[in-house]
Amino acid sequence: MADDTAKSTDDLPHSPGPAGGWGSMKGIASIYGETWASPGALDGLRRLNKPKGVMCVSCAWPKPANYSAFEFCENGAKATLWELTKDRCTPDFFSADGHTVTELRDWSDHELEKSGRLTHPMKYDAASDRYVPIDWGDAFAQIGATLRDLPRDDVVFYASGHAGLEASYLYALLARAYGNNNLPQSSNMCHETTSVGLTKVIGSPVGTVTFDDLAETDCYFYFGQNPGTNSPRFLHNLKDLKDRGGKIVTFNPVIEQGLVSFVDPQNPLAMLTGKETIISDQYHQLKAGGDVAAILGLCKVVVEADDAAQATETHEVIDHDFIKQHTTGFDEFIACCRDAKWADIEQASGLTEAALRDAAQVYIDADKTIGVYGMGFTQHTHGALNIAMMVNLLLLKGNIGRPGTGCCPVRGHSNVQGQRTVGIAEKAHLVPLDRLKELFDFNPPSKDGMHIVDAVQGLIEGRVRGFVSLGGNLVRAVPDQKRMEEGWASQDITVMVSTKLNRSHLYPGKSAYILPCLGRSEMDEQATGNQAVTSEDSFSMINGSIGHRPPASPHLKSELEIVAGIAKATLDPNPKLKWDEWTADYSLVRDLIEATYPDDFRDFNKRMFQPGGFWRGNPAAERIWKTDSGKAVITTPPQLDSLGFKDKPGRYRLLTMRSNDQFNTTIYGYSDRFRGIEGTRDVVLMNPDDIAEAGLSDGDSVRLVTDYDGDDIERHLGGLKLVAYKLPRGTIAGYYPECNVLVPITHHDQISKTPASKSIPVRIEAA
Ligand SMILES: Nc1nc2c(c(=O)[nH]1)N[C@H]1C(S)=C(S)[C@@H](COP(=O)(O)OP(=O)(O)OC[C@H]3O[C@@H](n4cnc5c(=O)[nH]c(N)nc54)[C@H](O)[C@@H]3O)O[C@H]1N2
Ligand SMILES: Nc1nc2c(c(=O)[nH]1)N[C@H]1C(S)=C(S)[C@@H](COP(=O)(O)OP(=O)(O)OC[C@H]3O[C@@H](n4cnc5c(=O)[nH]c(N)nc54)[C@H](O)[C@@H]3O)O[C@H]1N2
Ligand SMILES: [Mo]
Repeated sequence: MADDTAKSTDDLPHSPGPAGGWGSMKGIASIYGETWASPGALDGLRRLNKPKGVMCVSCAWPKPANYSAFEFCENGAKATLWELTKDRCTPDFFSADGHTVTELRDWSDHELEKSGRLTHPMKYDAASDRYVPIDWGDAFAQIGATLRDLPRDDVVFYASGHAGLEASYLYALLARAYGNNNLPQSSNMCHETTSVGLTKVIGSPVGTVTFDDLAETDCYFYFGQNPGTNSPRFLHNLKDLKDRGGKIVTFNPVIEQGLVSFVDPQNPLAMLTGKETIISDQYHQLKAGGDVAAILGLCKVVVEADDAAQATETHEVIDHDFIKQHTTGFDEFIACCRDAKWADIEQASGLTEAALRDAAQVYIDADKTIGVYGMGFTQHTHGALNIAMMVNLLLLKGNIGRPGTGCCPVRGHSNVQGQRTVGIAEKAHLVPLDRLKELFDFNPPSKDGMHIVDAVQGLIEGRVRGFVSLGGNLVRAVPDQKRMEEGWASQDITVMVSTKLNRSHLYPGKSAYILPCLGRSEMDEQATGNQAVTSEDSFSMINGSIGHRPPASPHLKSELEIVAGIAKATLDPNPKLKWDEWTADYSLVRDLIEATYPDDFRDFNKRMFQPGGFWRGNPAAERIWKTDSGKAVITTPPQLDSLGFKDKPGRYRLLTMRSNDQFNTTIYGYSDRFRGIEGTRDVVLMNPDDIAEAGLSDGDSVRLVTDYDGDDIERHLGGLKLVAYKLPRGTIAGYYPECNVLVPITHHDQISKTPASKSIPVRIEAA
């Protein structure tokens, strides 16, 4: 029998206090002190997430229409202050008295970015092993000449989900006019599982809920997402539900403080009295990768309850009318639920039958439920199956497409969803190529381009010869980082559009350029004045954003201007491609977006400053299922455990997670205060019984070795301190991106290829 893992919230280790509260104020103050952002930066915070203000550069959580005085969270404030730092990484940093690129490889990610905002366009000089300043015009001309000489299929145009819709639309146009669909994006490592998996079952690549649903729901089933750190403004909605008497049931191998309790830092009374709200009614610490089995257990109880209700003919638990009218696959799935053995479910999930019965009862009792998930769901070999299972659970009671119900994938980068909407997509069928042809009079390529996994394999094998990066830090973010470094540096050309120095700059291609850009909170003055940009959040709401801060350096260009500069230097002249006019007035680009996607972007320029944004719409939210069968698909799981992951003695499931002091590969500092880990990120968290069984002790120095059946490549990471932690047996945890050297590039979700960073098979050795 597995342990009973439904925890009472006063029984938690490493919970120094509720999420929010004074701790979050200290968190903001520590970044303010460390970066010494200019006093005007605080004005930037006041404008965050309000109409005609700046849309936060941190996560993609939506902005409410009824905003309050401070519409930002601890981590949004940190991201903003980090961007508005006074520190500058000028050409002096690389001058004769400064640093060589090779030397900088020994710097930490924190130290690299802490060098400050990049101020000048730079080119790598191999003779001195330094970046040296270059004139913008020369940089564009050289980049254009090199790209023109390369075979079209060998160049990749990557985007991290940050740049606004206008720059992103033009970036996708640049790649297609150049001649390929090699447009992988950070979501390939993130919510690609949602784009592919959710489309398969409900015909929509994005979540179905909006704030109205959150305000009406009775219940959240909450899987594998850490709101206290990664989407703190969501804590307000969770608290609202608790204040209304609703229920929250959480499934997560790690006890995350934001899902335990919360003090609203914007509520003076709560701050003074320290009155906290208990968030999760039940907290189920399942095994990493145990969600398919856990949800099957929940569904089994729902089916049993429905059988019992029908026998007495008093009511039904399953919404049979909805199932008949709107779904396929019900009978097969119900048979699977009935056949499933509790012993197998307990073994695969790490949860007891009793715990799952408690959770299922909440689901049965609730009229309206929302299913929430994040990376704990998507970054598995069976990520798409996780999503399909959650959709099964919701469909049983008609919990999609009804007010107060739906699926709520919590997206990452602030515009990651929107970039996909406007054409940054490696899959050609997702883009209206005919319309592009009509609008711009060229033949867009119809062959699919490279996913990030294909691009990394291409880099490792030397097939990819040129890389343009619109933001991001790909070398550090991807699996198999060590092998990637070599492949990256052997390219003909690397072009990074960046705000700060990062590890990807330290493996320059034969010619290598850093093109520094404005941040979203800065003024973007063009010929027709200060330009607005737009982004799309997790609820498919489109918002305008206007920067008000002076640029970090007079030499910076906007992302859109840089894309246009590269395009003009690279592409054959085409009178329909009006790069200069578009740069002068971004509203013309919004007109193009509307012309390309008329259903999504009707009256784009008129509606972009609507408070809370305008909704792009989602057929699945209206029970129109754009699947092959025209119905929502109930999926029968082929097996209960992780696909392609075999347990064996001495093999652990390593999950990689974010601390409270980072944004992806940007490391603000070394305080993961909600987990009680301070001063270091080089740790492995492990269950005390597992530590004893492995013959190790809390505090030991250890190394992790990848124990992967898929290949014989040696992957290891040493210098880690073992920390006894309340985790399920067999599941261990470490930080992303440090652990990326351990992730094999072929270890990914079966249908979307999202790297399985939440269940890496590893052994642990005393160092
Ligand atoms: N401050 C801050 N905000 C961010 C980011 C950041 O780095 N810092 N990153 C942004 C980005 S790009 C993204 S994608 C999001 C990421 O936000 P999250 O989706 O919260 O990502 P992770 O931190 O990777 O945490 C995933 C959670 O899943 C849990 N988990 C791991 N394995 C499993 C499992 O098998 N089953 C279940 N049920 N749970 C599991 C982990 O314990 C953890 O709580 O946040 C965005 N917002
Ligand atoms: N093991 C493991 N690996 C993971 C994950 C995991 O959970 N575990 N998570 C994955 C996920 S969810 C994601 S989204 C990826 C993230 O991968 P990326 O999106 O590639 O990485 P980031 O760390 O977000 O990129 C940081 C860099 O972006 C640049 N930047 C910041 N702001 C701007 C801006 O306004 N404009 C431009 N042009 N550049 C800017 C800065 O130079 C900064 O150094 O990593 C993935 N990798
Ligand atoms: Mo992400």
